[in-house]
Amino acid sequence: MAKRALITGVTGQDGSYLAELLLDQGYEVVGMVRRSSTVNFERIAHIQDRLTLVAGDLLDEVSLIAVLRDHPPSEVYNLAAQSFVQTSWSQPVLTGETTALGVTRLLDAIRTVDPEIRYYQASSSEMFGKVLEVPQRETTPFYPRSPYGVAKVYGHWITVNYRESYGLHASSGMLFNHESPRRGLEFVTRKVTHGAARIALGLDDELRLGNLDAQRDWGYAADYVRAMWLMLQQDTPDDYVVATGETHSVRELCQLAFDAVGLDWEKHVVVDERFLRPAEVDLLVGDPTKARQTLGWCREVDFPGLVTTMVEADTAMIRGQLR
Ligand code: NAP
Ligand code: G4F
Repeated sequence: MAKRALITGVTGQDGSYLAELLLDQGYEVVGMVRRSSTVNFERIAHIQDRLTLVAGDLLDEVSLIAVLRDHPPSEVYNLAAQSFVQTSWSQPVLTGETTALGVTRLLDAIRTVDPEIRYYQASSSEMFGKVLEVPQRETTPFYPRSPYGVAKVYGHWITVNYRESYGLHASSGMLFNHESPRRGLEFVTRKVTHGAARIALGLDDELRLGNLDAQRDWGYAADYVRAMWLMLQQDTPDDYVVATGETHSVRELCQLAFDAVGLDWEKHVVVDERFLRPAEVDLLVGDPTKARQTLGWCREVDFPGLVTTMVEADTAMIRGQLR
């Protein structure tokens, strides 16, 4: 019998890569999607006929219980969230309802329907925020700097609490930034690779950004979803940092992306204070030793390779739209 996995957030960047991985492993994949007046299945269009898509919302526990009862999974990957940090200041309550309390709703639905289900929680390096240790590891204390980071800290601890209170096989992946050609256009990597491609094709002349000094530990999303799956294959649930161990600034990101199209980034990038944040996370760099030693996980794509791939994908996509 094929194992069945439920993915919340299947229409997102990570959901699409995880669905591909699980299908390749022979799983039956159930993807939870929320009701919308327009269909937004672009990231899963190529695998849609191999997925079972079901309606549900992290804001509505009744829908979560129904999904678990109607399509009983052995593994649940909770990737759904309001995931854009900047928006968490303008919509802090929605962010808390989805990204924090949504985790409790799903864990409690699992406890009610079948406590044997294995659970993955998409925690985040944003929990380290104003970092208290460099590099950040599983034992580094949290100091979140945004309503999103605060909500993720709640999601992390309620996962640990349900594991300790009810014996659930619930694991939390503290994933550092991971990117791909499927990344949303609002996140800085994709904004830069898409912007560089548009400028190179003569469609724009400038790219407006916020803090160029921010440093992130950027990896490739398809590498990171492997770590999620590996966590749920362990006998014992646990928490893991997933990162490359390298950090780069937004400035370096710009240089690499514009180099890839043969342009000087300093002639096109303009700092615009609209993109500065009320409180910033200045530096993130993770220590993936535990994930490497326990899960046997390592990344396959490096930062220059990632940026070049994203610029090439954006260039090809925009050329296709122009035809
Ligand atoms: P993403 O592309 O923004 O996808 C978020 C997904 O959540 C979308 O499928 C979205 O559905 C869904 N969603 C939002 N609100 C929902 C609700 N109320 N009920 C059900 N679904 C809802 O995010 P991602 O980059 O793939 O990240 C996946 C997860 O990992 C998120 O929890 C994120 O916070 C976390 N994370 C990401 C990173 C990273 O660098 N990418 C790092 C650490 C942690 P719609 O398509 O309908 O909007
Ligand atoms: O790409 P970002 O918006 O990602 P951020 O805030 O690090 O969050 C992402 O990674 C987290 C993991 O650490 C996830 F949990 C979260 O869901 C999300 O996927 O911004 C990265 C950095 C920030 O310091 C930001 O201030 O880039 C800086 N930045 C500079 N100019 C910009 C811009 N960010 C965006 N989005 N847009 C700009 O114009």
